[in-house]
Amino acid sequence: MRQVLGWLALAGLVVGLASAGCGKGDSGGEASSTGSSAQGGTDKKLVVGFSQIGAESAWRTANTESIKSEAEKRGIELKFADAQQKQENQIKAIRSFIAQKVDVIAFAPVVEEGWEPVLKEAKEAGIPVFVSDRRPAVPEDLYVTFIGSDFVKEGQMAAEWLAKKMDGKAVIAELTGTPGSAPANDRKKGFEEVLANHPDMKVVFSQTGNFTRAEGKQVMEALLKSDVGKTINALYAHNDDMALGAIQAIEEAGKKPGVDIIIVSIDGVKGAFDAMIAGTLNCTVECNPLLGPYLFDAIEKFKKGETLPKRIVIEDKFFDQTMAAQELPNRKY
Ligand code: GYE
Repeated sequence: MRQVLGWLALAGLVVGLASAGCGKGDSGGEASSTGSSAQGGTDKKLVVGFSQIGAESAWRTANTESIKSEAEKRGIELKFADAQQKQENQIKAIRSFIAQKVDVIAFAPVVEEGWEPVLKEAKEAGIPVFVSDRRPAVPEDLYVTFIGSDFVKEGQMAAEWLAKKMDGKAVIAELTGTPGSAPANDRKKGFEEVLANHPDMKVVFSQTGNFTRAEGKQVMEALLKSDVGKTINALYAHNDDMALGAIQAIEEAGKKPGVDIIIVSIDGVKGAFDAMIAGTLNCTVECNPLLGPYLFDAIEKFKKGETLPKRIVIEDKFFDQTMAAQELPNRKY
């Protein structure tokens, strides 16, 4: 019996070392194996700590669900922390993952700045970091890869669609995302780049709605009561949730969203498709939140010793009212 156990332990150690791959500083061979298979093997389960931003939007809910379900499908142990929009909570979560000696840390940075110290701590502990969804402003050697959409391109696509729809003439209100976040910065930038070629398209109002439906509604309500608000004929919202909130406010103010005010937003969630079919939203630029498969593919490849590109871009396209009904059955989020 003793000998059998000995052989099993040795087999487990070999598997453990093989799956530890590069980048892990601590010694293998510890007895903290979390998963032993039903067949009696001692495969060490990969432990991934994921720091999520919060639950501000339908996009985020779909993103969380994708990460959780994909980890489960692959038999990966996921330690999931919801930061409720606070960077300090994310930093705490990352520090706690380091203390727990997880195999991999993944996170979606709520804002761009302020990550360098904690990512250096992870690096010193020998724990590889994977960036999901939003880009942090840190040197590239502090993470393995960044997986997510090109937000500048999304902003450009929104502006190009609007320019075409409105023949290059529009008085635009902009609802921006979380201040300091990569998608808010980049979606604004991409939109403005295209507007620079259209002198008769002007953003006359820009305010944050923090990517939430409730704030999108509030900001639009206040805007419609103001003098500037009475002049707008287009709305650019950095996500669908804010657009959907704004649509409610526009209706309550006695105007026709999608007609009196042409609306383009970003994400491509189901609610946006419903609104396009109802005629209240005009266009949505897709931003794929189903990052779970991409993230865990990258982590598993890295663990096998493969070199990954620093940037893995998810391709997005846009959908407008003419495409909405046909596309709705294909939507997964
Ligand atoms: O567009 C928005 C969410 O970071 C791409 O965050 C993500 C954005 C998404 O709250 O709905």
